[in-house]
Amino acid sequence: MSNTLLPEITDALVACDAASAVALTQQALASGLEPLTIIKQGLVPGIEQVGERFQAGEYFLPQMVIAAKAMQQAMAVLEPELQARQQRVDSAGVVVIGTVKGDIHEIGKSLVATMMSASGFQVHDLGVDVPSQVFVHKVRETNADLVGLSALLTTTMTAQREVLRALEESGIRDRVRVILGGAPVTPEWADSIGADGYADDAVGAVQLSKRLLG
Ligand code: B12
Repeated sequence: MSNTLLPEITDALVACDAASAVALTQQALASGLEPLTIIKQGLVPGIEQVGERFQAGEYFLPQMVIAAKAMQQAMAVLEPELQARQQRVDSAGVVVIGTVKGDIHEIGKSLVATMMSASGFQVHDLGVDVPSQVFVHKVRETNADLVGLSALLTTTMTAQREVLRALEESGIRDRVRVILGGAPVTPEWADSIGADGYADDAVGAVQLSKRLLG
């Protein structure tokens, strides 16, 4: 039974059917599937297929918005379970995370924030479309150890560089590690703008952060 649930979750997202996506996600949890498996093998392939259809001109913006909302509702079912599976001990570090200015893609950034928080980091999620100065202000205010910058558009990747510059100009760049992510971002881009690292998914983001903060 449970082995058909994951493709059914994928199909529900592709069909932009939020009620089914949520119900199937609940069933998958009840059947004993791990929340991360449900995300990686059920939800993410679904939202990726929606993106492919959008790119191919088969889907339009309203479908993407509805599918993204469905994904967020299903994620809301899984988030408490992700949290519950990690025993929070001492804080692994203070993290400020957000999607950069001009970019409103939220799902991947929130997934990273949830995983970091579930892994013991104290996470301050600034949301989406975040100006550079807001990152700088929050790093100062929280004395953060690490900043995570998400960008999903080729046109907003440059805003990641702007945040790095703003941190430098404020004299606090050497106090924090800066990591980047988002579909168009590459390790080469991260290197070229002087970031400390890149990860291509939420689990990688946690591993990278732990490595960077020793
Ligand atoms: C859902 C979606 C939307 C939703 C977002 C809703 C929301 N609340 O988030 C809506 C409909 C609003 C939207 C709008 C737009 N979108 Co859009 N969207 C997508 C879509 C289908 C899925 C993105 C997603 O959520 N993926 C699932 C998550 C889990 O994956 P992820 O975001 O990549 O995150 C993972 C990793 O990248 C990484 N990660 C992410 N952030 C970070 C941060 C750190 C620090 C680290 C370490 C790791 C990390 O870990 C995450 C978890 O594994 C993608 C297609 C795709 N395949 O990516 C297009 C896509 C990103 N969108 C695209 C476009 C063009 C747009 C619009 C310009 C459309 C338009 N014509 O208006 C607007 C832009 C609005 C804006 N100013 O931001 C293009 C971008 C093309 C490009 N290369 O620039 C894509 C690729 C679609 C396409 N194939 O054409 N979009």
